[in-house]
Amino acid sequence: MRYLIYLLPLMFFITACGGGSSEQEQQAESTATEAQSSADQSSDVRTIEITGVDQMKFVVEGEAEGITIGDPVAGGMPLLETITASPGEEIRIVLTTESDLPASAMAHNFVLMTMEADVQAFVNAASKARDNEYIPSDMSDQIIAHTDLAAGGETVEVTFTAPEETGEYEFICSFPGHYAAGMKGILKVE
Ligand SMILES: [Cu+2]
Repeated sequence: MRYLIYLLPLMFFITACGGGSSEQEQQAESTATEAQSSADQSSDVRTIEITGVDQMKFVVEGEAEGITIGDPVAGGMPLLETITASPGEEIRIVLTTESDLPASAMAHNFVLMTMEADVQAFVNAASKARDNEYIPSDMSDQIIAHTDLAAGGETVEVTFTAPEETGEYEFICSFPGHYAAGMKGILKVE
């Protein structure tokens, strides 16, 4: 029985050690979680939410930093006129189409053109590229980034890096007729 007296403190010691190490593990875990969430935050790129409406315009909720807006178009939502970006800035465009029309009649995309692009020629070719979501496959050199088509109720997005070269880059919707109707804006890199 006597050896138990020596064993008890030893068992206590082991248990205490065990508790201590699991606490350390917990600390390590929470540090890892913090590292994870800060990694998520740093990958949080600037996001611009745009709505495509039946009036064939890009509209936004309202005034916001880094964009300029025009007159109200639909439901009080103003036209998106320009997006201002720094060279090399990462930007995510989230485009939602608001429409009750079928996809064949009304859908939108966001296509950012290069500075040298011949936008009118691109739009003409796009109108014949229905099978490729109105993106002419032989003119990809004129595009910096583009979303898929979004029909009514759908949301599409694209993340891109703003060009290093400062200047004005046109963004458009390449669904037939929409560019001519004014579904366009300017990405101003400065
Ligand atoms: Cu459109």
